[in-house]
Amino acid sequence: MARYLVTSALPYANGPIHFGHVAGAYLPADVWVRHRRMCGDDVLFVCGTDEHGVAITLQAEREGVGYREYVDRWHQEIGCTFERFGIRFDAWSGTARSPHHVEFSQRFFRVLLERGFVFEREEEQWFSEASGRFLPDRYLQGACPECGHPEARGDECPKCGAWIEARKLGDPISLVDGSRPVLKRTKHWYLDLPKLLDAGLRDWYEERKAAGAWKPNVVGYVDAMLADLKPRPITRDLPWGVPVPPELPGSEGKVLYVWFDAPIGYVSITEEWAQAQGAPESWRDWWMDADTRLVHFIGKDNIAFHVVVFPGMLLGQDADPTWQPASQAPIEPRSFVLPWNVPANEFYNLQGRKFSTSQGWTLDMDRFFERYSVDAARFHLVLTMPETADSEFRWEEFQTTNNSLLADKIGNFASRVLQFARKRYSGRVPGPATRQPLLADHEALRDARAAFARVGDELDAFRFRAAARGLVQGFADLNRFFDAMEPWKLVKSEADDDRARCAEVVERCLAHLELGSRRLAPFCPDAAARLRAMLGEAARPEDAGRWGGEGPDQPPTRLPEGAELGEVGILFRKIEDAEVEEEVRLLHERAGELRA
Ligand code: B3M
Ligand code: ZN
Repeated sequence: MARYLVTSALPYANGPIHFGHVAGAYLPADVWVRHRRMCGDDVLFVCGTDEHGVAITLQAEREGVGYREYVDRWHQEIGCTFERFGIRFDAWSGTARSPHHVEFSQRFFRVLLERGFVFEREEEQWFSEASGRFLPDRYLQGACPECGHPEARGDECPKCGAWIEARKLGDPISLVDGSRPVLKRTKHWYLDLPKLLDAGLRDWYEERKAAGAWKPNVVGYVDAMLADLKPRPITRDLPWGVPVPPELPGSEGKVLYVWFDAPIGYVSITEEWAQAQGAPESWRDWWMDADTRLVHFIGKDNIAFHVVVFPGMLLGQDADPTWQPASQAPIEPRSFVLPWNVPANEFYNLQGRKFSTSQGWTLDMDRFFERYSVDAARFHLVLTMPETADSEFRWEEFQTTNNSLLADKIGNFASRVLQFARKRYSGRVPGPATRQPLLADHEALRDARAAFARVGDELDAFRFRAAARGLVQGFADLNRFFDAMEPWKLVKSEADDDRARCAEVVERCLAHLELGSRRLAPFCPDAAARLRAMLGEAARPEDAGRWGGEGPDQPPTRLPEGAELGEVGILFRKIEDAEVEEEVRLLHERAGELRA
């Protein structure tokens, strides 16, 4: 048994979560957590909304809404979306709502400053005399110093993608008041990443790399980044965020950069959860126990922060006495764990284009979940997850997954076996007609168990698509067994042996169906629960959350003879061609209307 602290990237409280986000950072984490729990591991799954930063202040100001009210609304809305997808965090909060987030963030900052990992620097920054404030990157628009594009933002150019130093922007205007800003000197604090690199960050990264932890997309990105690592500014001039520790001269009006405080949210949200459990100090067991395996699920645009910046911040706290619980004063100060893995995904698109809520190129959640099942959505997203390259949702492929895989392979096996048992054995598990089993373990059953075992192995290695394929393969093998045995012929045979054999075939099918329901559970928790209800007494409730060790050489144990099966229902409804055509038409129509 191991202990896993699993996080999903904190979504900005600045807009809806769409299928692309879900496929990238939330669903894989949820599936993985469910699997680890079934394997008996101790898991804490943490998430919350990222509620600071310029994107949020800008948008709230545009809408004329207070910052707090603005992030509250999105926090609520995003939480509902996760619920719809069956994504269940143990701890769910936000960086502007977790009670000790400010304290924790400032503590991280102070320790880094004291140890020389944060330094201050005076620099010139754009200042609006009209509003009497400094303007952070995104509040500025001007000409791109690289390509000359006149509508570049202060941080990047939408045309050529250049990463821009705001000071170099040509002819800038302030997006808040339309004025022409002037350059003025001010102080900011920088995180000394090169220094953290030498203080242990590089050793840790290389060690995990040698252990084969990092996915190729992570290694490619981080190797390049480490080759040219620079200090990064971690403070901003904004009226909303975690204030720079107020005892520092020049801190007025300045907050910590959102990417500094956001990952600390993982820690402060864990602490909030620990409080709610009535064991306030227990957050340390998750963050400071050397045996904890910390896993961050993220999208590729967050790699730098989770594999370099945040680990650096954690490492910089090493055994600092201010992190000790006051109540247990003179114990050995502990250190934070560093990530055990960061399974970053690429991007997930929609029918050949990027998801875009503002352009209507998205899936309407209300409409989707009124018509299609969460299980089908989850399974399809896992099967097409952007694991090693960008991938996309296509309505036609969703239909194929639902109809040909879920309904025809999984649903079909369940229904034919359960219907057969209902009709021929009055809905009970048939018993062995003779003392000796007549049926040697069949190769199709061995294949099915091997495929099911692969599901777990692939999940262990964060290969979600292969895991989902293993599940389907297992059910395909079970269908093959049923077909090869032809129980519908055996049951009508005059020979006693044939009928005894039929009973065994059905019992083996039911036992393997029960195994299949457990393999299905991390992907399609609702369908798995319904399947277990259909199995009735053939699926013991105490086994529902147990992965079990059935493999090619370990057949499931014999089911109790006479156990009563439940009502047979439909696991997966088929999706008609006309439905898919209508969805694609609607998508284009909505996007077209918004463009017009
Ligand atoms: N909010 C960016 C994003 O949603 C950011 C992640 C924070 S994780 C600490 O992509
Ligand atoms: Zn440009």
